[in-house]
Amino acid sequence: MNAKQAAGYKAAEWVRDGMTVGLGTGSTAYYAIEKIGEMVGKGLKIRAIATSNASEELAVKYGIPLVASSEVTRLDIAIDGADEVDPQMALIKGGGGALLREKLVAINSDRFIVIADSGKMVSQLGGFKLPIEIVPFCYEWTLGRLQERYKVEIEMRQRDGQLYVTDNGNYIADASFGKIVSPGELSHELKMTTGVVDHGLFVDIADTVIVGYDDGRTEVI
Ligand code: ABF
Repeated sequence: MNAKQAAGYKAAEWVRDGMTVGLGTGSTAYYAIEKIGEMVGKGLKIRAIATSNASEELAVKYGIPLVASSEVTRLDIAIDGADEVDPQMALIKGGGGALLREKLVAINSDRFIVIADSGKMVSQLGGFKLPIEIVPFCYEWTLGRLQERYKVEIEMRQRDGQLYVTDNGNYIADASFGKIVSPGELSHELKMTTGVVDHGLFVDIADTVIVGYDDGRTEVI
């Protein structure tokens, strides 16, 4: 068992009969979905909302019943990966491009469980490029305003030579902050920037962090 698998499988232990569950995105969340699918196969009764088209396909593959957001007011639990986790459980997410749906699901859950291999644990956020989801209309202006404000390298995410488009039809700009001294302040300020839809800083959202290690051990924080 590898570190991601250990963390993903461990998180599935929090899932109980009757729950509505938010399913994360990425290679660690993959293992949680796999395990939950196995539990559903053995009779666990849950319903789920996925944070990306990719995770939705995975849920369907594993026979996990999906529910529309219109039929749910709150989720009991959401389980998702992260790109960086600091000692206060503030996160950078969105390397996989699904940050907006991930944040919507996380803030609407009674318990948000982050699953991460030990390499994701950092003393200060910012080594990983911070993804910022921006609207396509006049995106060059939004990018320019962000560059002007923060004076750090910010580049538009590309895939196959084209601008990367999120599941929500927006673009992503990746910002190399290096060190983020006040994640809460930066989070608030970015959110206030016209043209920015949301960003990958998750501050005061995580309730539990499950760290997976290469030897298969897990630590619950
Ligand atoms: C999602 O997947 C993201 O928010 C994060 O960017 C990424 C983590 O990827 P992985 O689990 O593949 O390392 O949870």
